[in-house]
Amino acid sequence: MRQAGLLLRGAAVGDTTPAGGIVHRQGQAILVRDGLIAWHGPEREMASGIEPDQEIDLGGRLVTPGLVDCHTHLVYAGTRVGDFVRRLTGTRYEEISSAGGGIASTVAATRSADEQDLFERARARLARMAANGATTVEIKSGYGLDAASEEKMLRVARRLGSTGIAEVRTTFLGAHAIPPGYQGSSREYLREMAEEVLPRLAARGLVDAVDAFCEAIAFGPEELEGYFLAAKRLGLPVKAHLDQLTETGGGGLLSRLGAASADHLEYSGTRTIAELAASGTVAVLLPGAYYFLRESRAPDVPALRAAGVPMAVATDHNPGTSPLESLPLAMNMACLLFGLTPAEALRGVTANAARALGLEDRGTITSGMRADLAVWNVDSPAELSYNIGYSPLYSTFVKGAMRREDPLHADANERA
Ligand code: DI6
Ligand code: FE
Repeated sequence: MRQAGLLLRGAAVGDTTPAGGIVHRQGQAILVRDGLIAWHGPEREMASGIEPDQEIDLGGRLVTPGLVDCHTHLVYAGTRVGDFVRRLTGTRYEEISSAGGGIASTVAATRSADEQDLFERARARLARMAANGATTVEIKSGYGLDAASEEKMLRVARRLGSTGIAEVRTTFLGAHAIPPGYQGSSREYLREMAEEVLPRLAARGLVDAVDAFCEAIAFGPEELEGYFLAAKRLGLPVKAHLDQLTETGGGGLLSRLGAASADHLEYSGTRTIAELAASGTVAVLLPGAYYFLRESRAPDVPALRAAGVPMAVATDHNPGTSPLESLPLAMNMACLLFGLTPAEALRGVTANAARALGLEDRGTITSGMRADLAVWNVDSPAELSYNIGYSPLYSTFVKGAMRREDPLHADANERA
């Protein structure tokens, strides 16, 4: 029987197992058809009837699932270099925020930015993420904080998804900060976001999930309940930035709502971790923000592990606390700063990150899954967590289509 499609041969497959193991097999082939993995296995066991339309010899390179960045704030204007310099001379992130810097300054820049300009800046960031192996990227709103500007951000995010650079999932983050004009009336602000803005944006097909910043400098769990219930009524998955700077006790609410993920968790204690475990909520670890803010309290990874909470790793790319565009660097930081194993780090940017986004069709190299793959100039899966400061990526495949971002870049990364 003739089986058309794209055949990748000479692959070394690097993948993870749910039990925390690593798979590393040489001499593999992967058959891609209609954007899906139709078959994979040892090249010598390939059925004789396979007559692909196209063949690519990967020369023994490592192939992993395409990386999934499940937490980014990729769309914004302006820079926060000034905040960075002030923090280096001792001003804390919270002080900068309450003095009108921080998120508020990015909100002002994003509100006044032209949509095309926002798109082009974000497209360049997305291309650099793809050049570091990302094939699916979640993008949050949250620097608009009014109906028109939140919509502008989400339209840009959707448009980025249509470029084919990577698949984009959008998240409404209306509850990111209390905007100017609403100081002291955060409940009224959240009500408007939940009851007026969110339903309209959801009806326009712009929202895949709903997020909030549950933190002492932003919103408390009691305030967020109505906001999240509005999301649930629309059938949208919920998640939150939780306990990044202080312990908020928001784990109970997220657990009751069956949240898809809880992100950051630096200050989460045993009780919060037990609550997340009970609801099967994914813990998204964001070591870039911890590093960039020079925090000293890391998430309790041994407790998360012991409780069986699935751990994902993401960049949290944003201008204020994590201007990081590389998932492999996030993996390196997750290992060295948070104590993950390289196997956990790889699972964290593949299967567990896909799970955090509710995507069951990707994250492992398995027949029937989307053919989202990353091909690397490295010898072993652990090496993805080892390198610092350059991308060993050879190319990615998004739904079976090969992408080579920038041939110059690819040449620079050829194996010696
Ligand atoms: N937590 C973060 O680390 C970012 N947002 C959030 O809720 C910070 C965003 C910023 O400072 O611009
Ligand atoms: Fe974030």
